Amino acid sequence: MHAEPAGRPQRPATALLVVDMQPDFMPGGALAVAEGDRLVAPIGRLMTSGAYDLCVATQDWHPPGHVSFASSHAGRRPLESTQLHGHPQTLWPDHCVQGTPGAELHGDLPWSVVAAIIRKGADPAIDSYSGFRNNWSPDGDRPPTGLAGYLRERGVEEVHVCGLARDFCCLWTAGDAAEAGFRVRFLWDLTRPVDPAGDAQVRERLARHGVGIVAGEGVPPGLGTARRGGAPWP
Ligand code: VGL
Ligand code: ZN
Repeated sequence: MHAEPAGRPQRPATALLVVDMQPDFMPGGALAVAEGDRLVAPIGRLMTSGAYDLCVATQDWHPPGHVSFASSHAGRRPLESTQLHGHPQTLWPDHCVQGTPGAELHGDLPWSVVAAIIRKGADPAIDSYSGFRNNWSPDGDRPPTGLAGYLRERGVEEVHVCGLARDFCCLWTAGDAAEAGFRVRFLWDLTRPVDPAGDAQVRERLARHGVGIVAGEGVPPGLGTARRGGAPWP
């Protein structure tokens, strides 16, 4: 055995993943998610609560003409489904185009506390819902972003997912986090869906991945001073 170098976490760390909190996903945005703006204040409070060892964000970041845009497919409309590299792909309105105001990180969140920002969906030919892996590539794989390795190297064993949208990027991020071996909690009331009719299916898919669903907008139970003080793990 060797001693842990100074500065390394002395216990398993928990990270907050803030998914795609960008103007294009807010009411009035290019791919508006109803009540997305209602998440800004409570997610901001969570980010600055000190309850998490690490805070990481994702940012949807597409080049103009991205393959996920309906406008890139002749005769197709937003929210229609197509096949892409052998898998179903929803076609979206143009959104989160690199360098546009709608693609910025939301101006009212405390981004200074975020240790890393994973930009995703930048490959013109592959969509990316998850912060951990792209959707399917033309080669049939789902190329990793490096986030799993980053979190592991930071001593993270548990991740909590919040942001937009519940039924796409949050769901896929949580599922991939679980597949990568993290303990995962889905902060249900700090997400909002593109399609509320899909909520039951989202819950089922999360359960199938072993992802716990946490209700409420505050600091989840078990985080913060009590555990920092040396409560038993888990
Ligand atoms: C998202 C659709 C397309 C999301 C991103 O953040 O959930 N949804 N791009
Ligand atoms: Zn997107």
